[in-house]
Amino acid sequence: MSGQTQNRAVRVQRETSESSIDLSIDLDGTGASDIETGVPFYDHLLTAFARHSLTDLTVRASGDVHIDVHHTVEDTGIVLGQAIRQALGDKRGISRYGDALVPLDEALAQAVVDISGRPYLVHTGEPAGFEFHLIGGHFTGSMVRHVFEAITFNAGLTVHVNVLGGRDPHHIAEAEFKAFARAFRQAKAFDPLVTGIPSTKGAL
Ligand SMILES: [Mn+2]
Repeated sequence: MSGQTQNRAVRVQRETSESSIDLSIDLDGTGASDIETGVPFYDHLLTAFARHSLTDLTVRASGDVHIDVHHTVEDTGIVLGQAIRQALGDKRGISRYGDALVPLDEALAQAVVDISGRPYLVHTGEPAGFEFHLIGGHFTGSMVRHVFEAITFNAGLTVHVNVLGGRDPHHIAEAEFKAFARAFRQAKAFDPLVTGIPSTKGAL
């Protein structure tokens, strides 16, 4: 694209006593993904994120899922956020803002992304009890917000996600990730009309 000079592909590895993550991302990909976290429903969500944000994403994550999937899911979100921040570089020439409204059958989710450099998450609208629901046998609904927190805080994004409707927990979670993906796709895209860093401060 016009004005693009940097390569927005990075690899981040993170090892703790609870998990081991090896993640590669290319913000200018085609949406190709190869994801193994040991948590199949999370693989499904990350695959949807890659596909609908046109981000190439490879993840190998292993962790103490015999205790609970929480550590591995959260830590993968942290590393994904770190990788996004690194890959965005100085944010020269990008649109910066994106928004999307995405249905999955009866579920409807809205997401707005600002590649602001300031971590902030506003997450609303999941139906009562969603956080306690097990999806795919291991993934609690509570982890959807927790993953958005991990990505947002580590990538330095302002993200609003609002669930406008939905009944099936799988549909709701997937609609949220797809809406986030579509909004992020717009925000990270190079805009040929943007010169320099899209902020009156001169930095993001
Ligand atoms: Mn946690």
